[in-house]
Amino acid sequence: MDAIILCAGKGERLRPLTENRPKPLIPIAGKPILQHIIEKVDDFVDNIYLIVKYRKEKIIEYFKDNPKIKFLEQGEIDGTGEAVLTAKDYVDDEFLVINGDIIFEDSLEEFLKYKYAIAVKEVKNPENFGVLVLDENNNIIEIQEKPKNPKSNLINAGIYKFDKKIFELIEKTEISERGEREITDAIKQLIKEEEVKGIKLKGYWNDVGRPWDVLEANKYLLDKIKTDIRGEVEENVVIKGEVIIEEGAVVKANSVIEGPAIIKKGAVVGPLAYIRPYTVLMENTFVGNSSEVKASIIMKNTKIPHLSYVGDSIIGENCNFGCNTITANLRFDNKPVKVNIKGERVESVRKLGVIMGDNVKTGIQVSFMPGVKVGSNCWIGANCLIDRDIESNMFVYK
Ligand code: TTP
Repeated sequence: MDAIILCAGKGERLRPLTENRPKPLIPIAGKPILQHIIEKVDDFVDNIYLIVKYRKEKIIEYFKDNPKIKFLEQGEIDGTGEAVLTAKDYVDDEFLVINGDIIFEDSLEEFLKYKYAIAVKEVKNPENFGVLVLDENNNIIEIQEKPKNPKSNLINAGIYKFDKKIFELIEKTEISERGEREITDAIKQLIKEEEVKGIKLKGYWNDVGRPWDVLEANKYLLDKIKTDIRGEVEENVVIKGEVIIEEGAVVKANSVIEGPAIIKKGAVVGPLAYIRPYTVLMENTFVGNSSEVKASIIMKNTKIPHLSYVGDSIIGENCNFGCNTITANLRFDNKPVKVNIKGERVESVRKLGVIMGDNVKTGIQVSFMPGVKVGSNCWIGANCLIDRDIESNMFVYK
């Protein structure tokens, strides 16, 4: 039994986090989304084929030492069907296919009982997804794509069990107007010819597509961690809840850490820093004197040295925050924070701070309004109030 994991997408809805890395490498609870998926199948599959394209070198670099993992590059044509087809000449007769951007709780062993199976998840808003209709034996009888009037509240959860027949069916599908070959077109044919089981996922499932999905999945995974303190903890540090402090991390005097939280190798916290629940400080980060970080992911090498507040935010790698850099994360009217996603203004969640790419520098006294995005390599000058998205490579001074 093999597994194919689809990792070739561009992850456009997650810009600027996906400017320099493919979506499966975004760290959630201290490791890439893709690492969480691999851990779900590692025990019972022989080979794991990662279908790569966009920023492929980063995936290869990260996983190159795992002997089970093989990298296959998707060709010119886009789409999930085309991604699966990439593995045609390599994979075992029977195999799992998993989207490389989902965080889920259920174990996948039940899938192995069936020749053809698709994970389905019950949701409140099926009209935004591919809807699957099941009969009384849980066989899939119909697929509706983003239907106005969904016939069920079960959606395609991006986990499949197939055999090689799926390749023939994908090859017969048309390339869509968007220039993509979609796996759903082949599945529509498969359900006409074969019994395809719909397996209802019981546990947590998150299709990580937008920035606040990253923070939500981070919360779910952090709720499962257990305290493990291997780094150096100086005097008068208060630690509450479940906290992981890796070897090589230092928490300096008089800091407060409220878990669940993860502080990775090489990170330095304090003195007098305040780390609040659902925070992850990746490798070699620094949160210094009187800085507070809450429910945020701070990627590696980023420094927040003094008197700053970062809440409900995702900050890329190698950023440096000037003294008193502040993120706002809540509207006065308590309404969901609006975010620009691929040109559309979209309601997100009640609390959302800033979404920042890599290599951003802020001067002293910079403030960010809720839900703004800052592209990579920007310099934000002293005293700026950022109330709009900033493209990459900008020098903003007012
Ligand atoms: P999507 O989430 O639909 O696409 P994406 O990852 O490019 O994100 P966005 O819409 O924000 O641009 O993709 C579903 C899964 O399929 C995801 O794991 C990526 C993968 N995929 C490929 O491997 N190759 C492809 O050509 C496409 C479109 C997706």
